[in-house]
Amino acid sequence: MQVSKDHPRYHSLVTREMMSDMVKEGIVAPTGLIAHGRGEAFDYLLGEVTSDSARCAERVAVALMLEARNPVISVNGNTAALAGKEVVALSKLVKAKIEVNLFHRSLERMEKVVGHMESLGAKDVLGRHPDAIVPGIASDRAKCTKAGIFSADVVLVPLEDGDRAGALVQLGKKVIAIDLNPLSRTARVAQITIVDEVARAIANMITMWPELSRDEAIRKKIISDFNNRANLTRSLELMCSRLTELADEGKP
Ligand code: PTJ
Repeated sequence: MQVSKDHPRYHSLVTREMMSDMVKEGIVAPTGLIAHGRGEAFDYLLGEVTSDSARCAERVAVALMLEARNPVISVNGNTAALAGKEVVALSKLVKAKIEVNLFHRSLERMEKVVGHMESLGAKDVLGRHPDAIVPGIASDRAKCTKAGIFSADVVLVPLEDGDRAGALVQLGKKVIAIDLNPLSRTARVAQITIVDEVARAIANMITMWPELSRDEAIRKKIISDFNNRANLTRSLELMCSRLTELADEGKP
């Protein structure tokens, strides 16, 4: 479908078309479109820009990945479609492995998502041959690799479901979630929660890398100063105040 550049929701409409094409290609799961719609609604409340609290969590996330022994970025269909390029660039900067991990897992989809990441320049993508299980998860998301998620100390999990995020925390990992919904179980169970759109969040993280990669003292300080609960509250307060402002505009 041709979308006019003058349309006020141009970017959103183009992204929706791309996501729908990615469903046809088998990269995004059909229910991934529903998850995308939910994300759009929360992003609307944030004004579709990165908030100060999200930027703060993004900085801590980069610092944590740089300090990690074995950082891994977990990629599902939506993340591959929306932010595949950004994931590849960030993984190279922070020396993180990329592991594809799917909720709606099939050999065919796994092949397609891994192939998509490789076509964007990712090397040694993990996930095709799982040889470990994250305990306590009922879905196929439990399947992972020993070299990747299973032995990781820090795992970045964009657009996650709460069960696996919780199970990874139980396994002793530091979990960084990217989730536009500050109320989700994932957002509440992760140690670092970035309430921002996935492509925007990872693009920001890339710009933060030069400063943080040079300064170990800053990395350690922002990690130890960070309070995820307080930061999540700031995201909720921002959404509430935007709603109040909009409601006030309509008052006589
Ligand atoms: O590719 P698969 O098979 O692994 O399936 C992936 C989906 C996304 C379908 C699966 O993980 C799923 O159902 O996720 P949920 O439980 O719907 O959670 C997705 C969360 O991500 C929700 O809280 C959304 O608000 C949030 N979200 C959606 N789009 C974005 C987002 N967060 C950041 N950026 C987005 N673009």
